[in-house]
Amino acid sequence: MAYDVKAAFSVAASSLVLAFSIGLATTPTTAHAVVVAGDPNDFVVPAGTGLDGVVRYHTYSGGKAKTKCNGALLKGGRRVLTAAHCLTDSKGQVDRDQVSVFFDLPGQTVQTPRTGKFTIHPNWNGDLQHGYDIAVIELESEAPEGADRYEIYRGNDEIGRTGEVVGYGRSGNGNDGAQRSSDIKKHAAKNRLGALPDDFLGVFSNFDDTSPGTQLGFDFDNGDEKNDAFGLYIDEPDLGLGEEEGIFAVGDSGGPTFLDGQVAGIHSYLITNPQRPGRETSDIDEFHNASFGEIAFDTRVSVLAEWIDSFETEQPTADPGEDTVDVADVPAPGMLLLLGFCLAIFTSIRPKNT
Ligand SMILES: [Ca+2]
Ligand SMILES: [Ca+2]
Ligand SMILES: [Ca+2]
Repeated sequence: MAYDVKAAFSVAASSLVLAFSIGLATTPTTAHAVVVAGDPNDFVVPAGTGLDGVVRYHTYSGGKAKTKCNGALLKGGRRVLTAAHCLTDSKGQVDRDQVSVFFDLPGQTVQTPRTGKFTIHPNWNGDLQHGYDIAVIELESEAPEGADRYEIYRGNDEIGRTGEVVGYGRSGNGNDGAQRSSDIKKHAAKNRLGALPDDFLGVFSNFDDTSPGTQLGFDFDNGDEKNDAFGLYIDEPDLGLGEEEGIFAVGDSGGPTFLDGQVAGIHSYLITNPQRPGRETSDIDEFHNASFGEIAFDTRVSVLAEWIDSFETEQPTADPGEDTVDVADVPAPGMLLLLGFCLAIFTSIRPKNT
């Protein structure tokens, strides 16, 4: 039966609530990562298995710890690709002055000295759907030898392909959504890249100013048609990858999605249309919690390759020589309590006429 989704979900003028750098003053440090269709424990990534270049980092402002985010170490071993919103306010203005990167390697964690050298994409304006949510951090010295380095994905055939979604953020099962935890674990799961932001023009509000082709969308499927977000909203049905399916969550911002072992996406934001009486939605529940039926968008790396390459061909601006410091320099627990998660989420996107 044909169903005119776009007519039913035409442009709405309702405003979004964005939560940047969610402060969790009473919650200990962040947790697992990537919400999955199966048992989260089956998706923990051990050190030494090729994903040691997926890093976590802390941001600081005026010496105070602010948020935690993720990134991917680029081929040169000196720079980390991440999301711009980890380092700016909601208007796109830089409001962090330092970051410190952690490499979890077999048997040890290496924390780099704090650096203030990071660059936000010039087109980033704080509007997630507009796109360009990408930044490059320059380390003070080369990353530890054992950390994996990654090429960026340069093809334009991402849609329809299966990516590997990685991060240190909250984990859980898609029936319940992301759960808080005090463990720091890296998780990885899969999802099929299924949409561009252009596909949501006229479907959800606030895509009006999107930059076509600059993001990669994927939905969190449980195999049930009624929770197939892309099937419902943009008439692109696909029931997902069974137990291998996953989506990123709070705390995964800046982490990578890989295609062929290359960085194809950088985790940017989630959207959903939580259950309300009388509302047609794919979301399995009434919360914006990275559950089944929600949608994720990565910044699309391939279309920004030239900008990323411009850093890799530059000589580092720092004096190499300062070596990395060990895990003893991790901020004390009291300080970690102030660290928030870093993921921009919409609490509600309300299609018109529902
Ligand atoms: Ca999917
Ligand atoms: Ca789907
Ligand atoms: Ca939900």
